[in-house]
Amino acid sequence: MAYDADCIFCKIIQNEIPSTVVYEDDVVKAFLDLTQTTPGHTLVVPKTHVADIFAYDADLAAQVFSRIPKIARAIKASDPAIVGMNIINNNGKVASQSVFHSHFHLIPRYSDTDGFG
Ligand code: DGP
Repeated sequence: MAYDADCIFCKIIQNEIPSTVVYEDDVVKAFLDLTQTTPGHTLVVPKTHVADIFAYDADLAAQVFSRIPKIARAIKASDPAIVGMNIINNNGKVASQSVFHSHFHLIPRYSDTDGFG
């Protein structure tokens, strides 16, 4: 498991920085995003330090990607008001990535007037 001592998400994974954990297993940790674009906005993060999608090998991709639907379903099931979800993955500064430990935003959608794009 790669660990980068300068990475804020590595510190969250190791519980060196607190987070509100939504789901965790040996491959990923899912925790609430500080910004809460909509209520329940969650980040799914591989436990091994990998900067962005370009650095995944096929095995890591299969392990991480295969977990996202289950986590998305659990978030949706937690609140009957959730009727949809945006799943966003930014790669590179030009694409608005600000934390360079790969992560997937799961942004619950409550209605077409919930305030997010
Ligand atoms: P991106 O722009 O795609 O790299 O998204 C990074 C997200 O990480 C951003 O929505 C805010 C979130 N974030 C940054 N620092 C922390 C932190 O310390 N804790 C949590 N829970 N989220 C953080």
